[in-house]
Amino acid sequence: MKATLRAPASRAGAVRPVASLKAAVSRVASVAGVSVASLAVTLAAHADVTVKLGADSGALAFVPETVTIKSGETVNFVNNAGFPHNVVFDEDAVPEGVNADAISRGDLLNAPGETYSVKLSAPGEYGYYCEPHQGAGMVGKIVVQ
Ligand SMILES: [Cu+2]
Repeated sequence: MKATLRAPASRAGAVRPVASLKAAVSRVASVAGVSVASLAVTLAAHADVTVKLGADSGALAFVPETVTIKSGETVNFVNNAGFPHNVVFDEDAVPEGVNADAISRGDLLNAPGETYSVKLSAPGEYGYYCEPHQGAGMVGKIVVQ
């Protein structure tokens, strides 16, 4: 008798902590859900690649010269040094079916920090160059996986 009376009593006592623990867990879960979502957004944004137009040393180069991205990601070309520059994709060095003109930026980037962004989807290798500095070896390559 004592035991049967005790059991419900201790169960009743245990219900409250369990209930509040459940509430706490679901609160934590929803908070965690939010941070996981924003982390995913942050990671997606960081998956994009930046290529400097002109090395920090002033050398006429794309830095890095070769980058690899996944299909659908974006390459951001940022004016860094030795400008003006531009970004011209070689029609003979892009995947079949890709319109090199459509992804090129023929107009010169003149201002510091000026950016040209291009999103690439067709897998393969994309060769490009800077028109004013092609002769100086300012060429680059993007590999889309
Ligand atoms: Cu250039």
